[in-house]
Amino acid sequence: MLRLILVAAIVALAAAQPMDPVDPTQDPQVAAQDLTQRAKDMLKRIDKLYAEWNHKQSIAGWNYASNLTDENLAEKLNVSAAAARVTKQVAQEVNDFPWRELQDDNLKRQFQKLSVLGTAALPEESYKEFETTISEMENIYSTAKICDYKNKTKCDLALEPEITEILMRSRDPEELKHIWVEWRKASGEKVKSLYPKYVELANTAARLNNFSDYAAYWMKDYEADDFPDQIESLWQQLKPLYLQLHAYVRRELRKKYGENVVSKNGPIPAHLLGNAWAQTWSNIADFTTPFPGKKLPDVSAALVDQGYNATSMFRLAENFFTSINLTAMPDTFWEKSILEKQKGVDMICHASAWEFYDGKDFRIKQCTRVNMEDLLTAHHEMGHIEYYLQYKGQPAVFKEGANPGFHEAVGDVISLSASTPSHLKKIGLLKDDATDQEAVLNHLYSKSLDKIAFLPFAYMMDRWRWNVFQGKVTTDNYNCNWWSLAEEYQGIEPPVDRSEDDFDPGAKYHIIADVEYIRYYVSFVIQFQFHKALCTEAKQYDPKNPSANPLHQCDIYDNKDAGNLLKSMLELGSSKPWQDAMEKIAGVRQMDSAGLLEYFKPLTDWLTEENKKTNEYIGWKSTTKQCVQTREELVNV
Ligand code: X95
Ligand code: ZN
Repeated sequence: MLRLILVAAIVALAAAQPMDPVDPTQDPQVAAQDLTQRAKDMLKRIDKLYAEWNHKQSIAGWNYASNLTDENLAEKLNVSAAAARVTKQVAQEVNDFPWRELQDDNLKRQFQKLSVLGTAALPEESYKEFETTISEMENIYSTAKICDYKNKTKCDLALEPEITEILMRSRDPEELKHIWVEWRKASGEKVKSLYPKYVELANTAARLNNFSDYAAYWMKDYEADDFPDQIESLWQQLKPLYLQLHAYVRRELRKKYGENVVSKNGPIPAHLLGNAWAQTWSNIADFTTPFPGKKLPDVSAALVDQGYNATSMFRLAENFFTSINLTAMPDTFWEKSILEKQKGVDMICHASAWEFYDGKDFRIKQCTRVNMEDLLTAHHEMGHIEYYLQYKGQPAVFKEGANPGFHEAVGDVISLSASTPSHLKKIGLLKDDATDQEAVLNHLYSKSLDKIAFLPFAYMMDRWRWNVFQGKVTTDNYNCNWWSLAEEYQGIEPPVDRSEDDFDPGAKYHIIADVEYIRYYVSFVIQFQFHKALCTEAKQYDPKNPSANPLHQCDIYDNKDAGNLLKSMLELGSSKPWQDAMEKIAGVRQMDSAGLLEYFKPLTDWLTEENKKTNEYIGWKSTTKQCVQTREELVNV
């Protein structure tokens, strides 16, 4: 009887795979080796196909992003449709192969990743509609123009550079309000009608991949069932520091703009924070810093005075990477990158780093201006290129970050060293690198306006999109849910009442470009874990004696040991779960807020003390600002 069942099982197995019939007389060991060999041959062929089609998609994507013409869009859509067909074939072949029986973890992980089709799972017409909808939203966003506040006839202001620079520099609340409202009218409101279709198609694709919705599909890359809980628990650890910073900044803004503009215990009006989305507040450091007498590191003026341009800013970033034994940009990088806005060309100015899956061609597209913000962005984008360069020996399917947050952290870790007063002095961009208490607090304060203020923004960006993809928020309250989350997490409010006739999420690039955002929240936590690990390796920091060399003064410039440790993690790509990559660099297997909290400890103490002294209200009372169904309702309100 048993033999009969065994034979039946083997026959069934043979039938299951149209490959050459399994030889039942083979002993299992040989059968296993045979399967492994067949798997390797198959992966070799698929890897070549993957690299070829990813290359084609990168070229077509790059051509469209750098010149938004109809023909470039058509070519991009044709190439991605053809690539989707190939992805479907590959997934079919993979699923017909018994890869789950393989012993080798690396081979199995490659097959597992290849078995997930992604949005290519959509029927051809739907896939084309999905890609077209996103490209149209990107086009609207990237070509949007508004009229100036003072000169109403000047109506050619784009997000980069004009709108960004006004929000960076203006201290006139009425001008800031005008720019804030007009940008949303020209971007978000114009894509409102397209968004529901994008959401519907994204969810359809997710379900075709056996995920409950697109949020779950995005979260697969973090390989942790309790990922949302991990994010929330990190926020509970970080929120107290944010509340102290928020209370202090609100007081300083109230001092500047008066109590009619900034209340004592309500949310902060979003247009006063120096950034179109209130995501980072470092552009208002100058008039809110704890010790205004102390020279604030205003590197932007030094960059202009010293004649920096886009290329020399990127050369400065490259020099840091090569100083720690990472790789210089290949020659093609300097030939093919677009580092400045191209005159008379409609292009996507939102900075990005591109790989072309041929081991040679890597590019950045950035509409660079000569200022500190864009110098940090240059380091951020070059961090992506360094990751591409370090994992270029991996099979195409592993040419990714250990998780998306890792990819966002590389450049920012380097910036933590490069933006220390001592390093800025070393490269001549700062005269005074005093390390007295007041100078340290000014430096930490300026960094906290980028790194702490950003956390609730990054969290609410995908809390909103998770709500949308999970159906918890429907199209008739997209905007009001956005503003209730913005108030709940960021403690900010719109400068004018909003309605469902507006679509403020669509005023932020990643929302309309189908780019997940919780990666930046992850990055802002783990980049401090990486920084602490690299500083320890460089003997610039002693975990047993942390106060000897404070974390915020560490600069790993020129240290090969630190660079080699970073490299040993980067070269893994996504060939191992991110917990292994984290263990490699930091010796732990989870995300941990300790590094970030330690870095800012002196500031946290000072802010808490200062807010007590001025009896500041910590937190915010819910706002009177309205969010209603239609704009005419507001007129009557
Ligand atoms: C990035 O992550 C993104 C591009 C296809 C896929 C196309 C992914 C994401 C992308 C595009 O590199 N002036 N751009 C705008 C600078 C934009 C740089 O989104 C980005 C970057 O705008 O929310 C320095 C500067 C350190 C910015 C995290 C978030 N950047 C953003 C951010 C930074 C950041 C920030 N760290
Ligand atoms: Zn990035």
